[in-house]
Amino acid sequence: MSLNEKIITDAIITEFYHKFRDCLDVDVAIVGAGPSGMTAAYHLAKAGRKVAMFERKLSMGGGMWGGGMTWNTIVVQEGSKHVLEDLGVPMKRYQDEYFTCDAVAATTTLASQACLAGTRVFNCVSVEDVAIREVDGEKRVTGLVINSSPVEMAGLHVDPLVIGCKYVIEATGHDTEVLKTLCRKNDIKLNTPSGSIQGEQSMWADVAETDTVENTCEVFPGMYVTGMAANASHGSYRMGPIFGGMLLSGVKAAKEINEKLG
Ligand code: 48F
Repeated sequence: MSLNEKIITDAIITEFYHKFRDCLDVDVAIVGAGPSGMTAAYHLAKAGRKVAMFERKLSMGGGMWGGGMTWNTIVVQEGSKHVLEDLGVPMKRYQDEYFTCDAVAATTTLASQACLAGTRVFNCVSVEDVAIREVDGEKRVTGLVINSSPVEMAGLHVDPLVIGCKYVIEATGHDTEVLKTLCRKNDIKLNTPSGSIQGEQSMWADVAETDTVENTCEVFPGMYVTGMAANASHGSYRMGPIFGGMLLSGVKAAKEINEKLG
């Protein structure tokens, strides 16, 4: 068989077109393919939900690849190790209730399992805004405004496209980028203690880890916050390279959204 570049191009255009078109309306649209976003994606897709995940960078994984300061081992606690272990990531007890695992194995496994469970991933796509509507007398997030990351990086004035969803998961990490945009552009009150984004505090792993799960919530109708975005929006602490809270946050968001979707 001699290879024909036009058939290769046609295959890509056709397949991507169908994937993208099928994602014009999804159950859950996830912004950010870090550990909390990937975990939520895996559990929602496994439950049969239609999930699209948008990641600015070329690769999924967010802040999980590099362990601590590029020493690519991560730590998880006893109570959360099942999330990775159930996917086949080997865990090693370090001491008491601490476990270690290879950061690359954890990241690639989570990414792979999220995809294989049915999540449609759009990498190299940046979410620049949300779509908002009044539903039953209250404002609600009803979609994502997306653009190509290279367009964003080049600062080109190119208009975005929009996809619709029943729920957004804001999993953009420390910057809570999409939630910030939502607050900047709309006169709204969030489901946080102050009603607005409270900002992240310094390192306090013990409190931060519990808070990450506690703060995972529907922060605005139609929008959940997970992972570091949950803590940053609620004014809690950072935790560094311990990932149990991130994983459990993704599991919690998936469970709650799944229940709400009925
Ligand atoms: O930061 P990130 O890994 O989020 P996370 O799930 O996990 C935090 C930990 O990695 C670590 C930590 C603790 O253990 O503190 O930092 O909360 O991943 C966030 C992902 O979102 C992407 C970004 O490239 C990263 O991969 N992202 C951020 N803003 C956008 C975005 C955006 N506007 N559009 C698309 N992707």
